[in-house]
Amino acid sequence: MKSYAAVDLGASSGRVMVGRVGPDTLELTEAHRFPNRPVRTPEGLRWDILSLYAGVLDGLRAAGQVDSVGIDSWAVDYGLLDADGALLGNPVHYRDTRTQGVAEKVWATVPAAELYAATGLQYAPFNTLYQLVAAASSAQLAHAKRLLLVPDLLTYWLTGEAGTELTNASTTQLIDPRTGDWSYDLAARLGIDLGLFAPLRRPGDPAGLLRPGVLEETGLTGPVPVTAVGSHDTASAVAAVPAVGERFAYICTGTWSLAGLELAAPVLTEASRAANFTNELGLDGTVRYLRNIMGLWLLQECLREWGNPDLDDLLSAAAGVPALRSVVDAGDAAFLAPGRMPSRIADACRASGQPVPGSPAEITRCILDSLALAHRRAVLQAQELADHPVDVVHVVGGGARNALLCRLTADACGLPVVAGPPEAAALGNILVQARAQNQTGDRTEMRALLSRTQPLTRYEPRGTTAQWQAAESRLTQ
Ligand code: ADP
Ligand code: LRH
Repeated sequence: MKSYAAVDLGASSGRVMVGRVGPDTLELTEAHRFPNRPVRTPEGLRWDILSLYAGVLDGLRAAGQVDSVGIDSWAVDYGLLDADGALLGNPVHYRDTRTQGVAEKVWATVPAAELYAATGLQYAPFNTLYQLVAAASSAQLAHAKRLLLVPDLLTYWLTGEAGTELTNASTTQLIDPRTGDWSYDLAARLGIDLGLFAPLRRPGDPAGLLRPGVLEETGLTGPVPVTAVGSHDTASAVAAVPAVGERFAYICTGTWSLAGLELAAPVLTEASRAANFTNELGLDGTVRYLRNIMGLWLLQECLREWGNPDLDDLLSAAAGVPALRSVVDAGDAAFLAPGRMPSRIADACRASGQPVPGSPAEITRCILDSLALAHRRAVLQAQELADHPVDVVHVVGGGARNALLCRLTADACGLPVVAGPPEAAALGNILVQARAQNQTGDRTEMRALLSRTQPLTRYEPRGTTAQWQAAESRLTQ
């Protein structure tokens, strides 16, 4: 048996999980969970990176002695280091408004179709490429000698070694998904200095040893290696989808819903670009072909506005609200920014001539119906665009704990949903560390271990999908 610490930073919370792995064992325990609270400063929305780092150290202390540590987090965001290796300011949050209107400027130099052909990345205003163009004339970027994506920054603080892990690098929109290397030509045309990035490393590569200062603070005894994992949380989550065979779709549900397929090669067609599917990189050269859907962010923001009522009570009340009375487009980037979420949802229903949900239960039902509908759209379109049919939808991440959402997703897709594990990102993180220590084999073997050891819930689809089709046409009208 070996033990691994997975640091998994989501947009809503960070956690340090301990995984115990043996030939037929995969046990997960939570050592420490801490809130991730972005801060609105006079300059804009920022991640509180020091409090996250403190959470990581507290978590490692609580985890106790482990055989290795791995870090994953949300994608696209980064910290800049000066010539002394010191952090220049707090990393900018991807929901910050600095990228508004930037894409149009970029497309004037590199048309959107060319960008897609080169990188396979969906348009999202927060892709690192747009963030770097937005920051082009900032004093901070002028002084920067190094750019580290968030998990790489924390790894650097733990070990003193700088690298750029590939699965997360693939979300920058500066990587060619066919080669797994930088898009040198694209970066040159946009004046982006790729020299800022540290050398690429891949999941399973060594990422240094915990520094003596870290050992002292956490009470661990060295040497403790840090292993590069799928440092994009979604890459780690997809690695832990407990699928058997290849005919599966997945939905990683947390703050976001990331819905799609695991493929052997990217889909770079014009139809795929028009449908805004992304080709991010996964383990072992795989492609995560998926769409970003606003996810439980819609509910998180409403809960915040309502003073955080009990979630179980709210979900029971929402289950009693009639289905599909009103739906919103849960893929719409209009819901990206924080604030006033209940009224923004009500406004969207009013504008599309649907009944306006009023009570928290009605708004919650509207959100869950809308998410299930967006899940359906993504699962159907991904199969068609990639010519890759599926028989089952795996729901992993925090939303796998939401039985109503899983049931609605099964109904909407007309396919069985297998829900779990809810801490997929941490498990994928741990399994890659275990693989680096030769405890597991390939992806199929990792998935087989997951499906043998993790509690999963199956939801069979009920009825026909006619009412979902009708809701879809209401939305497109
Ligand atoms: P992230 O990693 O993006 O921060 P998570 O994967 O931790 O997100 O998922 C968080 C979401 O999971 C919450 O916003 C909540 O909607 C949902 N969730 C967590 N626990 C439960 C639960 N017990 N019942 C229903 N939903 C839950
Ligand atoms: C989910 C996630 C997602 C990205 C978003 C920025 O946590 O990593 O895959 O698109 O955050």
